[in-house]
Amino acid sequence: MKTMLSLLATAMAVTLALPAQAQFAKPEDAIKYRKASYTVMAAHFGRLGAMANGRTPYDAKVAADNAEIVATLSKLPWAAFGEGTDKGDTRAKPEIWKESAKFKEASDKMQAEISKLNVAAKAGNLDALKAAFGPAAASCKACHDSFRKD
Ligand code: ASC
Repeated sequence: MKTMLSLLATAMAVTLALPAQAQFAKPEDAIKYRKASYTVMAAHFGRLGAMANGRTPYDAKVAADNAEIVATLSKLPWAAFGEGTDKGDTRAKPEIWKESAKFKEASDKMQAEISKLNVAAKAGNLDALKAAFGPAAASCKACHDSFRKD
């Protein structure tokens, strides 16, 4: 796990340093990448939700590990919304590119809430996790409501 996270951190540093267009050979690669990052994020976010909502027993270590993964992944999709990635196998709405400042604001908000969730998960108590989970989930939903076709 440590090795994987450090590899992921390296990949992230590289990813964040490159201009968006340089990262993907084809628009469909970018679409695939951002969908994959959301899919993995949702799996780990869901494990936190299960604990926050009492569907699975609370385990502080599992919560902290999952929150760390979600926090890392929350930084990844945004570079994959470059030019030409509005068409194809995607539910992304045109508003992402037409109202890019609003999209940026929503993505910043989500990252901020996930970052708070990560801090809360590391506090090691269920109440802190519960308090941070709702606003984090709301920030995911807000973006879906405005920028994703369902
Ligand atoms: C999840 C998940 C999302 C968000 C969102 C919150 O678990 O996969 O996309 O929460 O549904 O409303």
